[in-house]
Amino acid sequence: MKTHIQNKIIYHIYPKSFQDSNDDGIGDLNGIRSRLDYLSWLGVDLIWLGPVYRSPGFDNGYDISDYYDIDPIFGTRADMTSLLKDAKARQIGVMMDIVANHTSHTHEWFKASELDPSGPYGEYYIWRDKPNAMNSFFGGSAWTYSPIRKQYYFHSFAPEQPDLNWGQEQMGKELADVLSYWVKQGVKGFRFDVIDLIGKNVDTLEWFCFDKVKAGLKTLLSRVDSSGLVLVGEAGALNAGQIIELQQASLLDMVFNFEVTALDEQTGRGKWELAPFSRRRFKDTLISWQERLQDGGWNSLFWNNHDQPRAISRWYADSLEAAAMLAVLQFGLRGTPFIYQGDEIGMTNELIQLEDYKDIETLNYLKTSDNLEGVRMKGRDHARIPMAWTSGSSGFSKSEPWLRAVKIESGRTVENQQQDKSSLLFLYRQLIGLRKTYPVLMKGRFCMMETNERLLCFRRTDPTERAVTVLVNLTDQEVEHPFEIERILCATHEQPSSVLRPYEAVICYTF
Ligand code: GLO
Repeated sequence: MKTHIQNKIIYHIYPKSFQDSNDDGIGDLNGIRSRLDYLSWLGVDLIWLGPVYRSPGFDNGYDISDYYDIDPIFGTRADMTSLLKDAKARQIGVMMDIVANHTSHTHEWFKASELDPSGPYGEYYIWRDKPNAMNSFFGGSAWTYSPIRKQYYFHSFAPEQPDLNWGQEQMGKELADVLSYWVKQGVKGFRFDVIDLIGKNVDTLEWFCFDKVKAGLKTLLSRVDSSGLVLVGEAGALNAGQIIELQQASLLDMVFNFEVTALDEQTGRGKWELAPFSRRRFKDTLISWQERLQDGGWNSLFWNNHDQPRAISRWYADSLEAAAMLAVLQFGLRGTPFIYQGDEIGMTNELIQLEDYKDIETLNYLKTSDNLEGVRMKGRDHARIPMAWTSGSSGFSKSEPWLRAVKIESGRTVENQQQDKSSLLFLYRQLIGLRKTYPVLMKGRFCMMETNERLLCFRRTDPTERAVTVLVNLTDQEVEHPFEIERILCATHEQPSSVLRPYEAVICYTF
């Protein structure tokens, strides 16, 4: 396991929505460059950059047509070089998103595969004469007929995202070259999109085979020295034992699974059918992952991302106090914290007019459903509303943004919170600093303490350091705890006592 990467704080940027520099309403690389000082002020070590490769944009860049090029909406290769250089000058690394499960249907490989089944690219994708019962994650059959090849091709997502055939060796090597190219450009890590899906077997209708995922990762990393890279896999299908195995083999350093973020869904009914948020299940799931990866493993810690709209809206009715509580909890746990752009100012699932939704998954869903409440909570556009630098959208772009929210809450902007030392933004900054000052918070063991329906309380311990205690009131009611607070390292409220106020959270030394 690569212990030297465990102290990193990662900031996740959705490129289309972070900062526009050329006033076309779409965020871009030069926009990100112009905000590096902000990220450096905040204290982040690494940026996870959503896909910026050339793409027709059916799934906002998760449909890549050229892994070596930058899409013109984001800038040029020279802009990417400048971003890497400017970030490096601030000791910030950049992780790129690698989509290895599928490409765009406009990728040269796919066009060649479609035209010439017996040519060099003929088997780069998954072709069959007849479709089977497998369905795509974006709705409908996972098979689409190609009148050119007169066969069906498989797509886990939209028809514009044909799946690569991981049984074809040369294809894997070509993707390994992609990683090697970007490492040479100065990229410091990768986030592998839906990497568990490369282990599927469409003929047996199985979505996941661990050995195939492991072999695929080995291939992907075969042309880079991965010892200094940060490798994060999006892989909900992996169990704790498998995660640890991949971590020990340095094939992945962290894994995103979605057990926590799926807690507000009705089990087995897909992501849109909402279930009430249960604090007990939330706590149990968090604790269980802390314990399952405690020996030899490592967690990724996140509440939101570009696919997961804001947790404070879904679980806590937009409460800014709850946002502060979740921040302290996130930084108190064992693992690497990921901040998704806007978390640090408490952005919410802003209201979007029905006709303004853009996400392919949401639009497909709305064709067959009128579950607007589900869309309002889980629709991915809600996570993709442009960053609220200032009130109104002018801080993001001088033009109409590509995705429009009805209005952004005025207090929850960077401009506003940078002027207020008691803001959520300053709390995040303090928490980042704390992780660096007290290594026990980063690597210490997780030891569960007192817990009841409202309270989550644990210690982080390390033989070489003094243990710290994390006390979190998960509710909007007061709750008592049995500890005597000796020294406060960080707190959401002034002067914490033995009764925690609603959503109060404290990191401290205790008796
Ligand atoms: C999550 C991805 C998502 C893409 C999908 C297809 O699953 O992060 O945004 O739509 O993976 O690439």
